[in-house]
Amino acid sequence: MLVMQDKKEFCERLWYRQPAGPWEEALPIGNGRLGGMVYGGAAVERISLNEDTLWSGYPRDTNNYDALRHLGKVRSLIADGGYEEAEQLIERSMLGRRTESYQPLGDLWIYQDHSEDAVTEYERSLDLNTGIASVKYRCRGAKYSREVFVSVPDQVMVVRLEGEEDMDITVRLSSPLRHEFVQDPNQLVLVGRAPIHIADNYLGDHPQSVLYEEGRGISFAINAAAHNYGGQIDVLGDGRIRITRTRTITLLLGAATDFEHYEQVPGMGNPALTSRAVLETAAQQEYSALRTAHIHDHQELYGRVKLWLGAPGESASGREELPTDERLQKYSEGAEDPGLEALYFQYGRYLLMASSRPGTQAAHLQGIWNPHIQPPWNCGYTTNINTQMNYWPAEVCGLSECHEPLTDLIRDLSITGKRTARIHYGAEGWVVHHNVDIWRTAGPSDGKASWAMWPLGGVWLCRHLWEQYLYQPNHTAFLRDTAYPLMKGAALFCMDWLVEDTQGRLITSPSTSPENQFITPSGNVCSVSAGSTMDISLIRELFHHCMQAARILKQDEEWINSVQEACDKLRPLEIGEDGRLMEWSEPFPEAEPGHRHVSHLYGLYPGNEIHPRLTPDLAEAAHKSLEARLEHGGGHTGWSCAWIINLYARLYDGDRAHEFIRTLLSRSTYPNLFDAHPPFQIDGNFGGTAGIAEMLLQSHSDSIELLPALPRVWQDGSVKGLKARGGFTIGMDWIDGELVHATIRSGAGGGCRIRYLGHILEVTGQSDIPCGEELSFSAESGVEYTIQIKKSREDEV
Ligand code: FUC
Repeated sequence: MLVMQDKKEFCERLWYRQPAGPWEEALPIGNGRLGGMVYGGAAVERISLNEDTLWSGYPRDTNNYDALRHLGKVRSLIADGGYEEAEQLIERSMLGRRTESYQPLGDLWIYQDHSEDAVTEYERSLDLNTGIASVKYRCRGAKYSREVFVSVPDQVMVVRLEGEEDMDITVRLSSPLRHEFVQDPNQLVLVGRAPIHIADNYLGDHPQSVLYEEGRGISFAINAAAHNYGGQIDVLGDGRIRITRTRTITLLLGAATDFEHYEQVPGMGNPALTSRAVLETAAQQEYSALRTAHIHDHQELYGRVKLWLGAPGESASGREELPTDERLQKYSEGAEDPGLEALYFQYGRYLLMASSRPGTQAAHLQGIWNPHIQPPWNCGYTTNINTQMNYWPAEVCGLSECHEPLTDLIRDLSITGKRTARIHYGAEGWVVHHNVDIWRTAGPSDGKASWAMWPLGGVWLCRHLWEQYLYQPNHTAFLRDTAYPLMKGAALFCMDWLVEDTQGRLITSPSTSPENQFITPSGNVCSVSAGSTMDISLIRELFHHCMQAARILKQDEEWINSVQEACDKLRPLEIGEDGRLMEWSEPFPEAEPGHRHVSHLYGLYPGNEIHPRLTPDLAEAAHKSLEARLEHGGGHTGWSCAWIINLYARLYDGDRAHEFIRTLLSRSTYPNLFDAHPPFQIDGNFGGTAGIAEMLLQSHSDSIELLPALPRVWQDGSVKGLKARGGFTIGMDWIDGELVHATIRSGAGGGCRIRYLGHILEVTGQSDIPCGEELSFSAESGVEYTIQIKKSREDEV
């Protein structure tokens, strides 16, 4: 039996022989709220800072009170085939306003009298297992080291410097936003205010792209103080502290904003006081205590999952001798490196922990890390794939707690989205369109109908509520008090939004297939029609989840009957004459056959309405659609490539899934392993991590499937701690591409069905459980069962 390799071979470290050049080489740290990008220069250390509530804007109503006037006309145009005219009318009259932008906080600079030329034995690293970024080097023979982390328990960034010789250090704060320094004898205090509006940068130039207004906008503060130092300190009034002749020093940095709530006009709080109080509490502890508390908190979550994919003979530790950037380069040139793939997997888990913790804002397009005042796509929440992809790994990878900020976001959106549903569509329930910001904007943005006219964002988000319950089925209170009421609200909107087509089927109108366009019968490129496959798949899924939840909770019998009736009338999935799954309700040719979105394949992943074993015809059609997209260049952005990994995993095609892991890492990954859309967009990291998990374990159908899409290159491997729906924790070891044994621990008790395709399984020491191709037994909560492979089906014949 393969035993887990020693810790080093898990390769849970990114490391480099030189400091970061561009931002995309710096190493991310964070506690969900406060983020840092550590550059690691010996003479000049720069840590770019972010705070997750620092956004442009203020609460305002972006709904379009005129939209409803045009809904009837748009629907009748669509019914008559007037797609182009409907699209124009939507763009002219039914859209709202664009969302605001996530803002950079500033930078912490540490200057040391160490000329880069005199630096030897330099190394900087990020240890995923401790959540600590480190820098080590010698300068004129003497050793120096630096550690940086952001603590959840203490809510501060901690920087520790140590040297064999005395150090003279200058610490400085700066911010790209308007700011000033507040005089304070003991610490640096920078206070500022965010702009009230940022023009986004995807619709061309704006002569006034950054707009400040006196007395309006979110205020922020950064406080920094030195602690545990030996020499002398001077706090200079211009945002600098000078510490001379010390061999150790701990710097503490805190930050806060006066953002309280999406509806509350900022300006009530005093962020400098908040931040100072946090800093002073942390300063009562020694460095070692802060560090221990941080590591303890970090490992509690991070340590739940272990993955080893390296093949014997070419151990992962061999590869670890290479710095991560060189390793990535070699990989891009074709080298096999399963250890790097495992590192990428764990990095995705690390990034989710660092950007989304209970009580913080949900992870947006860049998690929490952003240096731009005018960031790409506003650094917002794009709900037509990107926000959801961020949370794909949350449950399966043992990080349920990190899912909580998304639930908070959904809860807020159910309130703002209720107004939007009524104002825009005269509908019950709540609705969310494709772009959301900290102000919980639920209405459509302005711009193109192909992206803006998509009122299904809330419905997709609801999948994440149901999933949380599936993975933790003993959380009935969560289902009753949180998930179900929110899901029901989204379903109420759908019930009102659906219309009948001429065949009596229920469809959506207007409808788009996110961001994709088709060629109309008159030869024009257009995005608006009725009943796109994704719309209907999402609604069908939500209806099913509502019906299941209501039955579990024994609620709403009558309403559920009406949902069932509507569900039965929904347009079914359809296969076109070309054998592909249809994307729209008409067999329109695609305007861009290699489009990055594969929305019509939602039912295959992340949905579960299409399954190669249970619905083989649909799976075959989905497969054809996927191949056709790829033949035309699909999967060309980081996130799109990550989605494809998951889709092939669901098609049981491990080798093809692995091909796209290779593409994701070789083509769409920066030296710090951040995903490149390009530019940096974090969804690909999370989608990639989820994809690797999906290749090893699936639990979306009638059973838990072990190693459903193992690629040939992962001949030997071991994983511990993956989660399956039903509340199970799974461990597996495999050799020569064959599972040798698995463990299953039940967290909630109840029925357990497992299969390992083509093999007969048995539960060790449980003779009352008959062995079989699909092992089915009632699991006891807290008990770990060991599964052995009795024989493969071929052996039996
Ligand atoms: C969607 C995608 C883009 C990008 C943006 C943030 O609009 O189509 O590729 O990821 O979100």
